Amino acid sequence: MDKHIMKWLFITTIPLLLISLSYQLGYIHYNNNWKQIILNFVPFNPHNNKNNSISKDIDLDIMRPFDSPIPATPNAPFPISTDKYCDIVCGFGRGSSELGIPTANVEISELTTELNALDFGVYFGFAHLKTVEGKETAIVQRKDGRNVSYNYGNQLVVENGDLDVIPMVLSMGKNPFFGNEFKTVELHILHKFSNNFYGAEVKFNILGYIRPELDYTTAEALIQDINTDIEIAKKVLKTPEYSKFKEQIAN
Ligand code: ADP
Ligand code: RBF
Ligand code: MG
Repeated sequence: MDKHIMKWLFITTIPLLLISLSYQLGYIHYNNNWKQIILNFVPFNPHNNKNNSISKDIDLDIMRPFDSPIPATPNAPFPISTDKYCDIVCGFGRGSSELGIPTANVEISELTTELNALDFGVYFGFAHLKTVEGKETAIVQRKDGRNVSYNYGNQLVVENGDLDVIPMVLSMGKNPFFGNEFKTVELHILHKFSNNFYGAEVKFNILGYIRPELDYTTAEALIQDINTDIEIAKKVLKTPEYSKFKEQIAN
């Protein structure tokens, strides 16, 4: 065969083979973005610390290529905790209506600098709700002008465990799937509540990082990844090394 054709065949097929191999090995994910693909290969990415990892104890088929290994005990900078109870505010209401996964949005100006400085992404930890006493139910406007009713947590029930310290997954970022222009910090608390609790307060700690914030082509893919985040968080937070951090926010 002609030398030039051989050369060009070689130049074009090798990158294609590499891309397909990366896909097979799981380095490229159908929802992934280029930043994350590159981060997977960067040895000094702080989230790629593979020492002291308990990820091997988590079913491997639930860990995704872009997940960080989770250490056996919270590693620096975690645990990071709020320094007080923070207000739960309304967002666009899409968590429940479009994803079926409600998230309690926290007023970010009440968070510590350390907490606000964390990378955009998905984290896990514990949350502790508190009812605000002596407040009447109020109508508040969402950013898009729709009304929402704040009950300040007066429907939370001690007997249902609503006021216990509860495992949660947390998303920090601009929700690229919805194209938000500002950052939100949102907690999906792993508990079945009978009512919403807008205006209540929440104290929480962050004990580990799961993955970066990603963009998605479909809501189903985002929901599937959030469900995997939940499974990971549940498994890790059950271990004694993590569950002992419930105490940190008990009062
Ligand atoms: P928004 O955009 O206003 O935050 P969501 O659809 O995310 O709207 O719903 C959030 C509200 O749902 C929370 O503020 C809270 O009152 C309620 N809620 C009910 N169950 C949960 C839960 N398990 N975790 C977090 N919030 C919940
Ligand atoms: N939104 C995204 O656009 N990308 C994400 O990767 C993403 N991950 C999330 C992970 C968890 C555990 C939760 C609770 C939410 C996540 N969201 C993500 C946020 C979701 O878009 C948000 O909750 C809705 O927009 C409702 O506010
Ligand atoms: Mg929300």
